[in-house]
Amino acid sequence: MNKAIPKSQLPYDVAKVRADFPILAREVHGKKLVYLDSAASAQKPKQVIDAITRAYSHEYANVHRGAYYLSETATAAYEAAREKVRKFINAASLKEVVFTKGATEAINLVAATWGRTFIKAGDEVVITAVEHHSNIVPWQLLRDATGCVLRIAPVALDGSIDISEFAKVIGPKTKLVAVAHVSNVLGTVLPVQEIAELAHAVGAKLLLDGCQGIVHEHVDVQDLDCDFYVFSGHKLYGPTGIGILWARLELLEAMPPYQGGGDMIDSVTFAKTTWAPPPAKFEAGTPPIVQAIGLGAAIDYLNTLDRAAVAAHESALLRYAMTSLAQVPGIRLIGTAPGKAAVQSFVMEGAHPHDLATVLDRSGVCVRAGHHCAQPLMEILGVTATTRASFALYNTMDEVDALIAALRKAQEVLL
Ligand code: 7TS
Repeated sequence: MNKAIPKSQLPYDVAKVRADFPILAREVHGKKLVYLDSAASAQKPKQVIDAITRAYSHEYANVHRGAYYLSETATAAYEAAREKVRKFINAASLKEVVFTKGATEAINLVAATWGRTFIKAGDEVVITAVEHHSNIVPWQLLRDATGCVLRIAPVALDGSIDISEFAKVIGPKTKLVAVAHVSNVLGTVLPVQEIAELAHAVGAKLLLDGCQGIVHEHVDVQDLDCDFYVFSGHKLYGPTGIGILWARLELLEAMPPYQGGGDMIDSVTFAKTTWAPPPAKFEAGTPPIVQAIGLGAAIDYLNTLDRAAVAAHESALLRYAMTSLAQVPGIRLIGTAPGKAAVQSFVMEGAHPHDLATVLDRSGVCVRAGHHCAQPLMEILGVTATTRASFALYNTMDEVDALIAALRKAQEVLL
């Protein structure tokens, strides 16, 4: 079973948390900002913003190459961020934590290196119907390059993944299973440990796309028993331009480099180049230094909070939002799987999600509308788009009320 964050009995001081996020104090269109699009990108606490300013103001130089104080300081801060990530996901070694520019790059890295080395024509890669395009398209590129077969595990209409249906697409030819930890459209928490058992039983590797999972779930990569775990910093209250590829060391050691350049080599002659060991092998060129430091600060920030209380707060917000939305005439919830995370898609009869989001914006309410980079899932659900409200540790019940009030107002305008 998935290991959810345990329940906390402690009260959660959301007002205190909100005070850490300067942007939440601003208005849009003369209305209080109600930010319900954290699944696309989360807002940043001042602790992260300050860490970025501090890094550029006091500690900035290129890393891994200067024999002078400032470069050593920047290198230490960059590598300290790696250790923060390692600890946060309980990776066994620092060598297993590769900085990328985001989850998308991390998945492409795995497809282009591990995939092109170990996947052959006729081998099967299993994904699910709920995947983000980032966890579909790299495997299609791999299919085009190798002749492997892409198999799709189905999703039930409530958004849940039935493990017995999943088992039907796994077989002796399966070499890789690549699935979301949590769906960005439906909020479904996938049964990743059962999926790990199915994958490993046939000798396949498991990649978890943790973009949404790391935000809402406790992530221990050893406990999850996956082989690759990827996520983006910007959804975890950190900066854009930084992401993580975690992989078991023996996999990283067996994988060829992704890009060639500075920092990823052991030695270079015109005749032959040898690679640095992981993670440097996968970090060619000047890395996103300050972005990594910012991600470290985001992790430090999360570590100051009671994550069990955060999880309880987010589930309370979701329950309240689901109940309130269901009471608005003409609204249909999309994604109601048990145990889901605080992401809620819906459609309003007679209103296009884009029009709806534009009208909600006039009330200061930011929601996402569209296919959410999951067009195949939209097709299965029989919709072209949905409106999605996603909740974070800084959202309040009052903001759910503001969403509902704005929706009722939108109905008057649009219908
Ligand atoms: N995988 C999942 C599950 C995601 O939710 C996203 C981004 C990605 C991969 C890609 O992450 P990136 O940081 O590399 O772009 N999801 C969304 C979303 O739901 N709305 O905007 C981006």
